[in-house]
Amino acid sequence: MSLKLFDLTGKTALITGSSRGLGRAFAEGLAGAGARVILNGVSVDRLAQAAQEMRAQGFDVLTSAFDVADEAAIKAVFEQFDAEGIAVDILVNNAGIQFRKPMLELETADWQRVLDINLTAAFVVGREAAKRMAERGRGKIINIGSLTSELARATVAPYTVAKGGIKMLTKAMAAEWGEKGIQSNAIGPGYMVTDMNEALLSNPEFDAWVKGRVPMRRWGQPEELAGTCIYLASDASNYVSGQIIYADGGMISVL
Ligand code: GCO
Repeated sequence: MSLKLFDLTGKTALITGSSRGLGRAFAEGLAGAGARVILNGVSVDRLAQAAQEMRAQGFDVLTSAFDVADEAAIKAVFEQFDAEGIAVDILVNNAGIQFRKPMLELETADWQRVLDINLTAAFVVGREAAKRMAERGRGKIINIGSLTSELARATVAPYTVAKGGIKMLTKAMAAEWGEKGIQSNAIGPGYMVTDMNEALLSNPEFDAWVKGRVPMRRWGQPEELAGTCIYLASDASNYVSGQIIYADGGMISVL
C-alpha cells in the first residue's frame, strides 16, 4: 500500500526548463514513477534530443517548446493541450536563469528579465495550469526555489529576490487553490552540479566555500532531487501544501 502512494501512473506532468539540468532530472524522476512527462524549453532541437534519450529509457514523453516569459505562447500551449485532451496533473515550475552582477552595476533590464523568467513565469504558467486543475478538483504544483529563497548571497540579487518570491508565491497558491484540490509546494535545491553553476564549480575558492558550508561536504547531484519531486507530485503529499522542502545537504540549517 505505502509504495502505491508514490505511483504516478496515469498522471501527466509538465516540467518547464526540462531539456537539461534540474528540470531534466525532475522529468526523469517523475517518468520513472510512472508519469507521462511533457518536456519544455525554447530549443526544439534540444527538446527533441532529450525526448529521444528519455524514450530510449522506455519513458512516455511529449515535448512543448515555448518561452516561459511569453504569456501569449503559454496561453496558446494550454489551449492546445485542451484541444488534444492533455490534462496537466502536475506542474513543475523549474525554468530559471542566473545573472551574477553586483547591484551597483546591474542594468534594470537584466534585473527585470531574471524576475520575468524566475518568478512571474511561475505565476503565469501556474495560473493557466490551475484553471484546468480546479475544474478537475485536483492538481500538484511544484515551484523550484533555492537557498536564496531564505538567504542572500552578494552578486545574485535578482535571482535571490525572485526565489524569495517563489517561496511566498507557493504559499499564496496554497492559500487560494487549496479549496480547489490543488496542493502547491516548493523544492529548495542546494548547490547542485549543473551547467548554470559551472562558473562556481570551476572556481576553487567557491568550491571550497560550498564544501565547507555544507554539512555533507559536497555539491548535490540533480538526480538527488528526484525523490522530493516524486513525493510532492504524488498522493503521498495530499495533505501537504505551502511548504518548501530543502534538498541541500543540510546547508540552510547550519551557520
Ligand atoms: C549562486 C548559485 C545559487 C545556486 C542555488 C542555491 O550563484 O549562488 O547559482 O543560486 O544555484 O540557487 O540554492
